[in-house]
Amino acid sequence: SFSLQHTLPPLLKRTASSNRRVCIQSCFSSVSYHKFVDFALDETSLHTHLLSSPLQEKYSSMKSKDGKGVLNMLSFQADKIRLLRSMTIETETMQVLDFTVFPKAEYDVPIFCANFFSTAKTNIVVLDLNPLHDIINQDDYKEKYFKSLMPLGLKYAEHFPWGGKLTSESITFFSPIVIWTKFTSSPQNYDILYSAFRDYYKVWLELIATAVKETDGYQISHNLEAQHRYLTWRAETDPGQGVLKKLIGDTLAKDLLRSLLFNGVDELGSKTFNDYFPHYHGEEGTLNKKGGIAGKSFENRPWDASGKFLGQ
Ligand code: BLA
Repeated sequence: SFSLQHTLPPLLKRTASSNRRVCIQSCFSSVSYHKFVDFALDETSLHTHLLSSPLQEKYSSMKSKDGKGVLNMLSFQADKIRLLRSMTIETETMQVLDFTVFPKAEYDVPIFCANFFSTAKTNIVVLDLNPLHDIINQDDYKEKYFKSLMPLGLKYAEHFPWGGKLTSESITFFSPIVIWTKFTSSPQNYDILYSAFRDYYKVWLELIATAVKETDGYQISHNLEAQHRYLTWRAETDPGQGVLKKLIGDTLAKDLLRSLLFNGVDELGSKTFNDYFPHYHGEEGTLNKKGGIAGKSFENRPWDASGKFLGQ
């Protein structure tokens, strides 16, 4: 395995740069998320040794059904990282970044989450260190990871207005420093978004770098179940699903969601969506209906400046 590790860095470089080359983005659109991914990979490599994931062979690049769009996927693992994966989508009308890093179950570090959906006019953005455990009721976990980060969250909360009502479960996956926002497309806004992405990612890398490996079996399985619950939530309810299905068809979209983006949902646990979210069913119909806001909440940012939850 020693010699294998030594052959990997060049491979990594080639993957990243060939992905840059297949970019077909029109020269009029104002954002490309490739530099976000490049930054994250470079920055991660300063801290740890990234190994290409076995998933990379199957998921690298894909064209949309109409041949006009391209999806680029990257996946890695590392000492403390079960899976770092990214997907960018570029079509004539939209740019998407879906970048998530899942720590191994021996660490209770938050899950890094960047989901950006952009069109010529508007942007839907979630950038967060998604807490692994309940931060609304579990103060020790909140204190451990988020207390010192509140100034960072406040800095960007000034620039990016709260994105409005969202599916009420989502808030329990978000931290007090979440950037949940919608904004109009402009070079300035993309600059600030890039700056936020870099700040949040650097902070996350510090958290994982300093995290101490858990040895208590009970705590590890607690972390594992929280990871699985998170995967189950996202694989089932991802608001990008509709877009993905349109681009590459139902079968491929489902495979991409379960095998790459939320890899582990079928392996890391046996509980089902209904086990984890027994009250969700009533909302399912309204969630899928355009414009239905039943089951959605939080018109305004539900945390105060100190990170106290203001919702019910
Ligand atoms: C909308 N995306 C949303 C919304 C949220 C998120 C909260 C608002 C609507 C809602 O609450 O359902 C994102 N929700 C998240 C994230 C978590 C969560 C990151 O719970 C994590 C725990 N978005 C993507 C990708 C695409 C995408 C990959 O991440 C496209 C391929 C598109 N998101 C997208 C679109 C909307 C949206 C089109 C608006 C349409 C809608 O509201 O259904």
